[in-house]
Amino acid sequence: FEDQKCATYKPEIGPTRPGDGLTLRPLCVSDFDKGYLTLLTHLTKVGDISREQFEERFQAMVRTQPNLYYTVVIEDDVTHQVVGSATLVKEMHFIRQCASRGRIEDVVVNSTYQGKQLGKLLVDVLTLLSKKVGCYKVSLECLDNMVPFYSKFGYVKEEGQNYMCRRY
Ligand code: 16G
Repeated sequence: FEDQKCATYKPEIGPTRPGDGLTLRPLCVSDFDKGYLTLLTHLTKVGDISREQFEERFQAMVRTQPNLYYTVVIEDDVTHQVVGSATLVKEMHFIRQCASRGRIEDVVVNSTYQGKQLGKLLVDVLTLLSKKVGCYKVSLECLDNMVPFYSKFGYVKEEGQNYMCRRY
C-alpha cells in the first residue's frame, strides 16, 4: 500500500495477512456453503437465492466476463465462514478514449468481526485494484453515516456532482 492514500492499520495487516486466522481471497462458487449470502444480509435485502441461481449468477459475473467483476472475501479459517466481502465492478465506456471506471459495491463485514479493520482492508484492496486494472476513477455510494469512513480512503463528494437513483 506504499504509494497510495490509505488508512493506517494497527496492528499491521494487509492482503496476505488480513489478521490471525483469516484469509483474503476471491469469491468462489463454494462460498454459497460458507455463509456468503447470509453475510450480504448484513448490508441489505438478499432474498431467497437457490444454489442453482447462485451458481448461474456467479458464472455470469466471473466466468463469462472475467475482467469486470472482482469480488473479494475474507474467510475465517477456523469456522470456514465468509466474514467480509466487497466487490469492484469495472465498467466500460466510450468517453475519455474508451475509458473504464470502477465502482466499489456491497462492502460488508460481519459485526462480530468489527474492530479488526477488515472494512478498511477490503476497500484498500479494491481501490488499489481499480487503478491496477486501468480505471480512470473509482466511486461508491454509501449512507450518510459512512461518509467519514470512506473519506479516509480519499473518497470525496465531488462538487456539483449528485448521486441520483430511481428504484423499481
Ligand atoms: C450500500 C453499498 C452499495 C449497495 C447498497 C445496497 C457500499 C459502499 N455501498 O450503499 O454498494 O448497492 O448498499 O443497498 O458497499 P440497497 O439494497 O438499499 O440498494
